[in-house]
Amino acid sequence: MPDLIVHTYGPAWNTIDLSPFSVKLQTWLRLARLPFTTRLSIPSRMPQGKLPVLDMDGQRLPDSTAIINALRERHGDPLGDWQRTPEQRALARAVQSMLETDLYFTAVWWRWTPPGNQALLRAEMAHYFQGLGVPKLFAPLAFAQARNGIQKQLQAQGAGRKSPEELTANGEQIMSALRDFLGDQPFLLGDAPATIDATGFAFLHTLLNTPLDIPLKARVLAMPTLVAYHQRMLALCWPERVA
Ligand SMILES: N[C@@H](CCC(=O)N[C@@H](CS)C(=O)NCC(=O)O)C(=O)O
Repeated sequence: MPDLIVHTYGPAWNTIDLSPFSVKLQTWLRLARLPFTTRLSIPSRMPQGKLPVLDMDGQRLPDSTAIINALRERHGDPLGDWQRTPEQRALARAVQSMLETDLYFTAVWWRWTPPGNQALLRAEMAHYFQGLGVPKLFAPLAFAQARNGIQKQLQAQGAGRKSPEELTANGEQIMSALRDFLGDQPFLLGDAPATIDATGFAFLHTLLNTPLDIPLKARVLAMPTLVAYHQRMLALCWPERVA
């Protein structure tokens, strides 16, 4: 029985998990060959009020980056991040922030704002609420509560004040930068995957594998090296998902 438990939202549509941060953590765990189990949880009951959270050695750790740092200490840098050059590490950290603290909010806006996408998300999240044991009658209320919280975050961060066109342009700039950073390498820092690949993969994966109407998806599908990179990571870490 694995001693690592990832608290999360669970798969949605064709994604490994609804949350890109959870896809990142689970992908990292697979890259590091550390067995784990997942458990559906409620973010508000967790430290920092977000998911994923990891139970490890009797501790409950929030934040995917902090969790990976703790796992890297515990398991002796399994992906060899500290063998990279200082420049590679600095660039990887910048790309991580670009995806996790900029693109993330653009993606969240598209999931939670246009009425059609919101309806698809509501239907999909019904499985999560059901898995948590929320009575069917209360699922719409739980969804509305989550949506209000997200809309407040989008206003505070600023994405919620932008037009759809501005958000798509921002997302396209970021994905083009990711494509250029990848270049013709198999992984973001060269021939072997590093921790930054868990983030790169997660944000592509959660954009490309939903039926949501997001203009950025078509722009990314027109970037063949990024599409091939997503497939390469999928085949490496999640072979059971490759047809
Ligand atoms: N920095 C955190 C971000 C996690 C995060 O933003 N999780 C979102 C889902 S993608 C969440 O649980 N949000 C719930 C909320 O804000 O109420 C990490 O890397 O784990």
